[in-house]
Amino acid sequence: MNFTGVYHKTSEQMSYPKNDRELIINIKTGYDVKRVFLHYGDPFESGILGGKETWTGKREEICYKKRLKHQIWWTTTVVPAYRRCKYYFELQTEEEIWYYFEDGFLTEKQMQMDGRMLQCFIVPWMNPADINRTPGWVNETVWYQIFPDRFCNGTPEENTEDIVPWRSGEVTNAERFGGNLAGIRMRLSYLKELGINGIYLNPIMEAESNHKYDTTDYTKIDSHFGTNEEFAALVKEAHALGIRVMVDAVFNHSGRKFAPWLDVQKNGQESDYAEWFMINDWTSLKKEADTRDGRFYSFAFVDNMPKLNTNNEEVIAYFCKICENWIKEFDIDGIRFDVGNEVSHRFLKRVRSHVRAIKPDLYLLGEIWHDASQWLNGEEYDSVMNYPLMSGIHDFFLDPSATKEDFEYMINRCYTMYMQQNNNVLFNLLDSHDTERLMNRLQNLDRFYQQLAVLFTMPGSPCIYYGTEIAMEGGYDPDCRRCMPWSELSQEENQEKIREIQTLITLRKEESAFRSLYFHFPNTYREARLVEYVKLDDEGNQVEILLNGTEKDLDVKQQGEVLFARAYDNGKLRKNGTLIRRGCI
Ligand code: ARE
Repeated sequence: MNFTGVYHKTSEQMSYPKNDRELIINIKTGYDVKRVFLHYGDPFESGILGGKETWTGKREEICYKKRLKHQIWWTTTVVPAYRRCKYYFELQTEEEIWYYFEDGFLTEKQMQMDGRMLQCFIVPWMNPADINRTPGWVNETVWYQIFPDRFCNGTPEENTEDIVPWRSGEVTNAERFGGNLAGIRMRLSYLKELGINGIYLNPIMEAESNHKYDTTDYTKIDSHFGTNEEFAALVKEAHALGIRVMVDAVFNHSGRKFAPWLDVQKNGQESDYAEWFMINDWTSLKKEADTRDGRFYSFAFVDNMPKLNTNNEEVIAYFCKICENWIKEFDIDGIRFDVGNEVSHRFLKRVRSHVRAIKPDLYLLGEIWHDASQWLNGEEYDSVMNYPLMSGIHDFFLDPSATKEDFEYMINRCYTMYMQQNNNVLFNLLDSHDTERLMNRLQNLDRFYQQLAVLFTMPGSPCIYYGTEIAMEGGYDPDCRRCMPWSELSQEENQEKIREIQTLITLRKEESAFRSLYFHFPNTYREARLVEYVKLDDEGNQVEILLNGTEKDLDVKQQGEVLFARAYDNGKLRKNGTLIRRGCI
């Protein structure tokens, strides 16, 4: 047996309670392992107290597995009778059987040795307070991301001189186009019609730049966008339409006009806020240059974004209060934490317990681009922006040498990193204000919809970036932040695209198999780049997704009810074609 391929631990996503009853147990092995059995029982039932241990547990085969690139991920769910569990694994290859315990591997003979003390894996107690719980509504949400300055100007008649006229095409980060909350309110009925039921708003608190990631005042809506009263009204109107609202929180750093930073610059080490930032050299704070010299820490060396000291108790208390006010004043439904991997764990734990006590189903989303398991144990974020999924999907279509197995490994990797509770509310996206737009990547409308088909059928909740409904183009920041071309929306080609997105959104909301956590890759077709996967809901309803990643037309079986199709007719899935159909396996 390939011993180095075998891995299990009794924490994180390898072994955890999914809810008050069910315990999920996962194990990784090499491909040489053909069958896995779990032996499990209660730690005390087997007479461990004051005497010789006799095993009274059950032996059950683990039948579900996901293929990763070099390993197999086996997964099972058990319901421990008394909320606690001890277990070990039996691993079978073609030639041998090994028993896997916390302290290593035993042969059958060693197992039977009289008097051997077995070091089982132990889940001592599934404490309800420690169970990772995520808000149920998120999985039913289809998000729409809005970059406020570029979405809609609702009050063009009030434009001041510094506002540039709305236009299509390229933009710069220095320009301000006057998009505002009035504009978003005006377009709520449009968004409702599109079918989305969640809005993720880029920052709207007072700041100097047009992107507002350099906050000046965390208590005040930026006057370029509107007033606090207007934002409260926007959320209320959105709620009346069944649309939830998530705001962007920039707590890793402030802007250079944030009052405590100004005070530090004025009073130096004597400032009451001296400990609020991460300052190394007090003599050169006013210098205007990037921070590679290390005089203080900032976001990505940007000197107008000094890093807040989220280890400091006063800073923690201050931002707990800020979040509390946002909930009470605006009734927001979610918070996206900017640079979510650089704020302290201590800060996040405190913020979470503070806000969840006020609004128990508030969604806490971290902006983290890499494996984020250390933030997703139930004490900090509910989920993260699923950038690994974005790049994985993109790379498959970009790279003609990638096979459907590569696609399968990539998807399986994304959904074995975290607990099911987190997977269920992952924030799935294909582009954002930080990336080039989806349409720019492969410059092909059929491929664009193939990727959206994956997005809308993955566990978690899909988010489309404003303009995706008309396949808007744009390169990297700032080009991905162009103005929404409202005057072009009525053109027939845009209306067609809008109808296409509406179909996907409706399916996502109506078909529980689209939203479910369960999927597998049945491998019906031999073609190396014909991706096929099946989603299943709790009742066993199925949908099949087929994506032609080749440069030729392919014959596919004609069965099931077609729910969504592009470049498909009568059993022929054309180059870059997509087919989603119901109940056919
Ligand atoms: C501006 C210019 C840039 C210029 C930069 C530096 O637009 O062209 O390079 O200044 O001078 C905000 C604005 C940006 C602005 C930036 C700095 O939106 O327009 O850039 O402030 O003023 C990493 C971080 C992640 C971060 C991304 C951008 O981990 O947190 O980089 N994203 C958030 C927001 C941004 C925002 C900020 C942070 C700052 O979403 O919009 O920028 O508040 C990998 C890594 C990631 C990395 C990612 C992208 O995959 O794993 O860690 O993300 O690449 O680089």
